[in-house]
Order: sequence, then structure tokens, then C-alpha cells
Amino acid sequence: MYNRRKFIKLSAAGASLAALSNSAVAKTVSAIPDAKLPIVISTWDFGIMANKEAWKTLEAGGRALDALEAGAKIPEALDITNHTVGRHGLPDRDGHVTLDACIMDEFGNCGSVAAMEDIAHPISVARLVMEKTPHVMLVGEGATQFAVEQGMKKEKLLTPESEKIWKEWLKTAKYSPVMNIENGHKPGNEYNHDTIGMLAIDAKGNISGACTTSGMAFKLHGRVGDSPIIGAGLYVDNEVGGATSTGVGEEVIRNVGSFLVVELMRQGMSPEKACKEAVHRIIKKKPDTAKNIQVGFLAINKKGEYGAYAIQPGFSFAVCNAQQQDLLIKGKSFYPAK
Ligand code: SD4
Repeated sequence: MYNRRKFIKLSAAGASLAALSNSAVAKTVSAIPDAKLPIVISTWDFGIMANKEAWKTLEAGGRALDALEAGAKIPEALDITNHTVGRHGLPDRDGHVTLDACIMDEFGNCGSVAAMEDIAHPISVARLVMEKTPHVMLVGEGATQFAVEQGMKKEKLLTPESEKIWKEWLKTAKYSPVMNIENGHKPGNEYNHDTIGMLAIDAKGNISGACTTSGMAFKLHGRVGDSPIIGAGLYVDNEVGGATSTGVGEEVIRNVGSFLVVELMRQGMSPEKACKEAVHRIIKKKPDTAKNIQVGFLAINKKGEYGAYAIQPGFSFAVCNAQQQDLLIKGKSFYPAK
């Protein structure tokens, strides 16, 4: 993972912010910058690179949907250090890299692919499902076949490095469908986070969202997480805002997490408060499970105000607008940092 540049931690009180950076160019800010449109926000620190790519379209007055597709393609195929999205993603327990992605526009159109193999840009396939078919979701071989018919290249996605990591895992092959602290997959470690969820508002004020991942490393073959499921891993309502999630997808699906966040914002909650409530819902339903897993939500409202909340510490998100292109913010969490 590349170095963090500007890293801002929200203070416990939420009023003042302290700059926490491991880089030389970090700058201290005393408040969350005013929401300025256009804007793009993304989960995790590699969101900075995705945002920068998306920004090129937003800055030129382009559509949020186009910006997000371009942005999501960066971690999907170009960032070789990223083992949780696209081409360099870790495989399932049988050695297959299977990808999940979805996309949603300002009109409520959406498209999705799940458990798709051999195609490096699932976000683009999701968009093609949305725009070229009467369906919302294609899975497995059907999704790959559709992508090829649409002119996309079939390629081997398991890189030598990912294969090495998988073979190392096979030595013990400790498998648990929900990765948790006991089996060595700590919340926030390289095996159980790093889906990229992106939300953008363009200069016209239109909102779109995109989410793409290789899912949980070493999952059962055929397992699908929250990321390609509209309402779970992503939801956008152009009147209200958008939300996306990262972490253990099973718990997000059970709670229809991103839809819940958007509905809570509709009722007047701020993005951060809505994310917090959705996290609390997961914890309340399954407190013993929640202790050992990570789930984080990221949201933006129609005004461009944004916020996040996670079960465990360590969840970060990147923000990019005309004021700054490489801001990284550490979201608040239910459990304190140790
Ligand atoms: C999943 N939510 O497949 C994804 C994984 C993830 O950060 O987000 N990791 O369950």
C-alpha cells in the first residue's frame, strides 16, 4: 500500500480535527472543509488514487457515473499492491479470483456482476449490464460471457504474487466463512478489507455510486458478498445521497446496510450519524460476531456533506474536491483504537 499523504483524524468530540500524518506534506486542519461540489469520496487509502482519476472527469464538468467508472478501474487493474480488488485480488479457497461489483446512477439505474472470473474490470461490466440489458445482475460464467460479447478481454487474474499468498494460506487452510480475530484474520488487515466503494456528486448535483472487490480472501467458491448487491454494498438516491460499505459482507447484507444509511439520511440524519446507526444495528443484532469483524459505512448527502463509521478502528476514507485532491480521513469507530 502506498504512503499516506494527508491523514486527518476526526477527534472524539467531532468538533476539532487533528492532523495525523506519516508524511512530510501533512497539514493540520481545524475543521472538516466545507462541502464543495463536485466531490468524490472513496473507501480506504487507495481511494486517493481512484479519486484522483475520477476527479479528472468531475473537474471537466463530466458526469459522476463516468468519473466513478474511471476511478474504480485504478484499483481494479492498475494498483498491483492491492490484493482485494480486481486483477491482483486474492483468490477463493480453490484458487479462483472471483469478482463482485455494482454501479448506480442518478436515475436509480443500476447494474451488477457477481462471482465473475477472468475479466479485469468488473465495474465496467456492471455498467454494461445496467445500460445494455434489461437486467440488474449477472453472475458467474454468464457475467464473463456477457463481458466477452461486449468486447472485453478474457485474462488470467491470479497473479504470481497472489498465488504465492494463497499457497501459503493453503498450508494451514484455516477456513471460516466469516473471517474473524480467532482465525487470524484481524479486522482491518489485508485479508478482510479493501473493497473500494466510491460516491460522487458532479457539477450538476447528480449523485452516483460504484463498488468493486475481489471479496473475502479464501472464501468458498461461489460466495458473493455485499459489494455487488444493490442496497447492501451500495445505494444511491439522487434526492437524498448515497452510501457504500466495506468489511464482512454477510453482516451488511443481513441489514441491507447501504439502503438503511440512505433512508436514515432521508429522515434527517447527517451522513456520519446514519453510518453510525447502521453500524449499531449490526452490533445489536449479533454482538458476539460484531466484536470480531470489521464493517464500515461511508456516506454522502445531497449537499456534499460526508461521513463514515465503522465497528473497528482503522477504517479510512479519501476525499477529493476542488480544495484538495488527496485528503485521507480516519473514520470513527464503535470500538476504540487500542
Ligand atoms: C465482501 N465487503 O466481499 C466485501 C469485502 C470487503 O473490505 O469489503 N472488504 O464481503
